[in-house]
Amino acid sequence: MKKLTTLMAATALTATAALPALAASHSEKWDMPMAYSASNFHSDVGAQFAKCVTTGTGGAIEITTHPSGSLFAGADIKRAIQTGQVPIGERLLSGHQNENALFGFDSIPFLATSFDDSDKLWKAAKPSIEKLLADQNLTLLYAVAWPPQGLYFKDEVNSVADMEGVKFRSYNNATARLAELTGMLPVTIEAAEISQAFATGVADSMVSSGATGYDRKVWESLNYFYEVDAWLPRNYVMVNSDTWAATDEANQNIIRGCADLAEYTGSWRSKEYTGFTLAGLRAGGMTVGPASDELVGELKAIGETMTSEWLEAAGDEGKAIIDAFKGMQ
Ligand code: PCA
Repeated sequence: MKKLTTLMAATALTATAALPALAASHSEKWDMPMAYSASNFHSDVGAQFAKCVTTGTGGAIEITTHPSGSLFAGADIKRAIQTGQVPIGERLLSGHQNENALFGFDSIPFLATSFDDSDKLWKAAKPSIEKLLADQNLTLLYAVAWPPQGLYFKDEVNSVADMEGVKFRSYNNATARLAELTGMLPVTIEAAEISQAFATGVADSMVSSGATGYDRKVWESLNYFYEVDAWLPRNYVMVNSDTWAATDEANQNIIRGCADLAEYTGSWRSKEYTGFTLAGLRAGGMTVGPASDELVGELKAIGETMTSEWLEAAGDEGKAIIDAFKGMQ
């Protein structure tokens, strides 16, 4: 009798072990649009996340990444996921600041300027952001910060007065506002398009990370990078909530595990990439270094203005995020 029970248990185990193979025969294919170039570390981390899910679910869910805005342009990715045109994708979180100021919590100049502070700020903001996304039929999977944001210019700049009338590439509301407050002329351009924009003189400056300047080889057109460490914006990966609810629990757990791994490796790579890319900009012929004291002072004053504007727009919930962040210092 005992033997029979063991045998039955073993048979049950074998049957369970055969389940992934069964699931694989009903394989789902998830296309994952991403806005940034394949060579960017966010895109590479996304590609590894996709592989992790495909392998981990035994092929039951097969994710294919589409970097460089090749499937949907950056600005259209969130809507495509919300409406179920694609199940999953990656986008710059602060790109949605025009919908709700809260999305811009990570682009407030000089609030969180290091990786450590950026992680604290994310911890403070995450519950609000997850709720905002959930209300839009989106489930947050993971988020990774870009390296600190500095200023790129074609010509040398030592003060805000030197920026007057310069054509500036913006990537969200905060960057466009920064341009306005410094007398520059903002034009919104996706990172995938900036090499072209700088080469043709559509823009002669931007605020971004060393990573993006390096990936887009901006030394072909621009000459100066000032390390002002203004903020560290985040990219995030989201999944359509209906798709998520229809995913069985075992596969949800695997996806969550892969997402945690992606967040960890992505954050590590962002840090590692910072010094490497600044050296790369130098090797490309750019002058890389801190901004003048005068410029830093003027930018900090503009940062104060932008902080109060954000607080006004983001209301009590925005204030609670900043207070929680300050409480972690
Ligand atoms: N690169 C992205 C956003 C922030 C960054 O460092 C970009 O320039 O679009």
